[in-house]
Amino acid sequence: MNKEITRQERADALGGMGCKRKRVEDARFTQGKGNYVDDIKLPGMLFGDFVRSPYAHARIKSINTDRAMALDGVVAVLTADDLRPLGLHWMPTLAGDKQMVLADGKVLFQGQEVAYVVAKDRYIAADAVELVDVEYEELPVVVDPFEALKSDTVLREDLVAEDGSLPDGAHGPRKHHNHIFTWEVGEKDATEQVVSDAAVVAEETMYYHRTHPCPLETCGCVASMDKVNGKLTLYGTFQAPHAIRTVVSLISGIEEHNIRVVSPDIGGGFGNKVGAYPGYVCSVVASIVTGVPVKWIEDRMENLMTTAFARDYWMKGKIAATPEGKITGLWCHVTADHGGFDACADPTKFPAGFMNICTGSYDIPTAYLAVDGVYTNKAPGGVSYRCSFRVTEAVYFIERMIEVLAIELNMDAAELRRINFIKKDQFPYQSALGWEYDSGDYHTAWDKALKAVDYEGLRAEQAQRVEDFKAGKTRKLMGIGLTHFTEIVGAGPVKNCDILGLGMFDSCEIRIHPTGSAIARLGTISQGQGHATTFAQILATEIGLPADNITIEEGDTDTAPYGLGTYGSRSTPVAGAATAMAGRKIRAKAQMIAAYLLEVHDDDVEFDVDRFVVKGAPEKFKTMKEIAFAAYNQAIPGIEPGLEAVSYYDPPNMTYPFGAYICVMDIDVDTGVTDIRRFYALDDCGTRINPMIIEGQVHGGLTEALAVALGQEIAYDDMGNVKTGTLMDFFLPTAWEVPNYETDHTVTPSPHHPIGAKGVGESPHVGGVPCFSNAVNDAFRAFGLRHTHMPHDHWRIWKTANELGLHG
Ligand code: MCN
Ligand code: CUM
Repeated sequence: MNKEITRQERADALGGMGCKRKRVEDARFTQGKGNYVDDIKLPGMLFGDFVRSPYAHARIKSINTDRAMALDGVVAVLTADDLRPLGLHWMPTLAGDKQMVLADGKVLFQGQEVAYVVAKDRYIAADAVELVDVEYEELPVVVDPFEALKSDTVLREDLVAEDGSLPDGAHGPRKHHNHIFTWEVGEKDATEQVVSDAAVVAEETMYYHRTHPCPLETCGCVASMDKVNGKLTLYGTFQAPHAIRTVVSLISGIEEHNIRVVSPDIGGGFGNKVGAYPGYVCSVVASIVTGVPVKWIEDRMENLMTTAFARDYWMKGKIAATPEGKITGLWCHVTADHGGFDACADPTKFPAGFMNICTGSYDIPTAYLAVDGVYTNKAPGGVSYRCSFRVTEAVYFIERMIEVLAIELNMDAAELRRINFIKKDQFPYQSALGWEYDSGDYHTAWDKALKAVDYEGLRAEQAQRVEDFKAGKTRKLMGIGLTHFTEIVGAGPVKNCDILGLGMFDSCEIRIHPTGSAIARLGTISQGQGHATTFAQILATEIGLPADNITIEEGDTDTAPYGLGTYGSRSTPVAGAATAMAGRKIRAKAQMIAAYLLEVHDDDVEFDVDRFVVKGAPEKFKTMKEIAFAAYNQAIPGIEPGLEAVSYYDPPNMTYPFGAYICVMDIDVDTGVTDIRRFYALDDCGTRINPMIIEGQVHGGLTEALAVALGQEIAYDDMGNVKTGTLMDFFLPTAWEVPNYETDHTVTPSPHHPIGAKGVGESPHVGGVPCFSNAVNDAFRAFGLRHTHMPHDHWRIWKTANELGLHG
């Protein structure tokens, strides 16, 4: 008996959008068959390693490479003097600043690259590093950004004119020799007026400490110059391979078509691998000089101490409200510590990223934000670590300010949020600081979250706990951390967003093979997000071929269409849209082919899951597989052979995912030890492509949020020494510290995205950090705490309890 296959069964067979398709890339990762940069071994390959500065601020008196060169196996030692004739001793940063490739006269942070040793193997290179004699003269160190703006010590001598005047920076006039930029958004006077007239104002200063994404795989590359053909191949841990190709071409003068950049498998990126590092430049130069491939791979300390850090924002806020709790205005000033060079990977027009989403999920009529960027003797970077271009800082700021306002108003913080949320019918919503939120339904998400955890019950339990604590019956307090975040991801609109002048569109190119399978190439690059799995699902639904028959390829600039890469959770909003659009072009051509084969007019066939059927006669159809074959073997009048399409997608707006998170935490007042009893995370990322991948992204992002909120930091001492440069001191959570997360969702599609999807990769981090932090702060609210800085490690929590007099 031939059981008829139902429409649903046909859809299920595709493995398209919405299904929990297993990650196709895991077959190789779980068997140790991944191909990472350090797996690349080319004939005759040499190895590079850096001499790095032990000082945070010092003049270089001399560099003597004789002893290193004398070591057997050492091929070259490069210093700034060798790069100067090529104009490569400095390089442009993504923030419009420039950065030393190798120390040019001085060093500005501990670990800065001073010389580059090239040797026959990795160990000889490391030995030779020890033999390079560098004479330093220590200079006064500035690690505090507020001090930096007062200090006579000039960090960037290259940015002070001969006559002592200060030339403008990339973002306008500078106020002091250690000042980088001032960025202002919103209405200053109107906001200050609202604040001074308000019935209630809450004021707070909060430090979002410096931290680091610490991907398991450090940064690295292999540069291979083929002198015969004039072709340079650069393999590396690049989150934006095409942008790297363009940058390498611009700074090296090698024609772009002669450069091939390849990102192989990447073991976590988290924004750490967006920018360009001196290691890339030195490896390329070394390969050109020696004529053989040169590999450079960082070790853990180098990665933690010198590559793109995250945050380091001092945020001062004032929030104004009516006595009933309706917010009337928000004022914010940020002092942003950028380290020795401004190497933030922000879109050009946004020197503080999307910090101006700091009005959050709330309908705040008047707002003002100013950010001052400052140089200090710390490593450069700033935009990394699931940050969505500083949205992490913005959401932390507003979600802490709301809590402080709730204290000021003596109000419940959940209720305060509820009465200020942007309402569903206000979307698309124009924010006071310039964004147009595409869609949202905050009240529904919030109510669902509160109900899921029995919020009322928790507050009652908490009140009882406070009573018990005061009566000496317990030494544990209970904190309820709340967060409702609004993200902004998917940069995005080319008219607003570019990096180094490259508009932030993205792309997909599809080729359907005669037998009904396909390859699609994208301008993005997965670092663990599972693109090979999820992009095939988008296509399966759009073109009616099984996801299992669609190969997704990314990361090779010789084959992939130009794209701006993967960061800022932009792959789904931008490349995902390009994928759907390219799929639709395939479908449009398939429709013509189907109509020809079925001998009807184009308009008389319609798409149905995996086929085109004649309208009104579903028994007359051609499957996509049949159509694919016909595209290659039939001469169809007026239609070119083949079935291919490409789409370059410039999104009309960004997407605004959101979420409601609740953390329930017990804190031992005597030890400062925290125990996360419950963590509930509701995410709304619009149309969900793969619920299992989303859940994995949420778990990962929350775990990184836990790390940052509860202990992880890059700390410096007064001399600019990095105190947390190894995994002995830098907190990486393990299964032991990680709670059991409860995930949930609502679905509010993006109205402008072809499949309604918004990004999700960074959301759990953006929302998670304030949620954990609010739980810690909330535990002490009944004892008079307004705000305490992160990271909330056991020692700091103990100190907080002590300062509040809770130790008897
Ligand atoms: N997804 C989905 N449905 C949606 C949205 C996303 O199924 N509505 C899926 C996507 O198809 C994709 C994944 O979720 O497989 C993440 O998609 P998206 O939110 O678009 O983010 P990107 O792919 O652009 O990834 C970047 C983001 C960033 S910026 C950081 S930082 C981060 C993050 O991803 N780095 C990661 N998650 C990471 N996860 C891993 N394992 N490794 C990293 O380095
Ligand atoms: Cu800001 S970290 Mo992600 O954008 O690669």
